[in-house]
Amino acid sequence: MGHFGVFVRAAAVLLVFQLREVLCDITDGNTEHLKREHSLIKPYQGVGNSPSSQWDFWGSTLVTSSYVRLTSDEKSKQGSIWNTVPCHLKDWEMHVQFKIHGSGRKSLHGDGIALWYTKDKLHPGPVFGNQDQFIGLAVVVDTFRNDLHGMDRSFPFISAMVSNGSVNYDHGKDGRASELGGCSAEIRNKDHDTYLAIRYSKGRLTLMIDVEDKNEWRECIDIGGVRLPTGYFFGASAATGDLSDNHDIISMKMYQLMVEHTPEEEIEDWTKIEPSVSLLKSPKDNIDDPTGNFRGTPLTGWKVFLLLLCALLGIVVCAVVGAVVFQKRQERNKRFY
Ligand SMILES: [Ca+2]
Repeated sequence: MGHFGVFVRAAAVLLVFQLREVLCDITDGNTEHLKREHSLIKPYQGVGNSPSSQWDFWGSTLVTSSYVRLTSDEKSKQGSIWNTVPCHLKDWEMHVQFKIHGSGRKSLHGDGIALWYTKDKLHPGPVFGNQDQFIGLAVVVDTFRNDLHGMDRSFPFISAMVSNGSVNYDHGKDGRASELGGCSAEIRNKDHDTYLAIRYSKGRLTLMIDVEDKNEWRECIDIGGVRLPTGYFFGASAATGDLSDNHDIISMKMYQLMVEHTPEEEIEDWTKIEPSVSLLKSPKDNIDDPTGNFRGTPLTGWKVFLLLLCALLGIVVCAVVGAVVFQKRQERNKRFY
């Protein structure tokens, strides 16, 4: 083999090694980046009972070995569970496995679950068992239609809200005035578990749901221009009124996303950021961010990279084969002349 052949072979070996590294990154994504200090996982050992516990609960919340019941299917209950460790990750993804079920038929059930990433924790109030005028992010799984004028959407309805403490959640209007977006989803009384994922990365808030037992994420909300600080607390709360449901959290799994930031972003004190949303950003800023690792749909950016790498590898393999064939022909030619 000539110099060219050796070079091509070396390049191919190098590429195979790089490819293997990329593949490892994808398969390890979900388990290696799980942050146990922010995750609530069966059988919830020590939750609320021991001084070393990383979760605290309040109200009607009942912790069993297989679920955390925020409210039972009874009137006028409120309960919550909170991570006591502030989250200092800049880019994260929270996967929530939950179950809302009860004996109420048609629309005779309520009120729903709210998931929180807020400055304060364990602060009971009228918004699904948590305080109004909260500071941070709320994701609401609203199972009861309060606003009879808003018939253009079906319930349960999932929505998100970001507040710096100056905005009220209007329960009578199902929070419509303050929501950033949302989607309808049939999540009640399913035979299988239902999932919701909240991703916050590079100023982008994405909500995905998996409620059809197909192990596939469906996008619910995806907006840019969202500013959330580090150092807040994750929590979940639920409430019942005249109508009720069992509101169960099976697990909350927190994943760190590996994302590079600009030097300016690295210098900034992220604990000082005030929660806000700039809806005036250009559509260009709302293009898909190639990060994150939602269950079942691994890193789209990496996929593209992999595809390119495979294409490159294909070209190199062709070149090697070509070179070998060329050399063989040369040798044969030598024999003939
Ligand atoms: Ca409602």
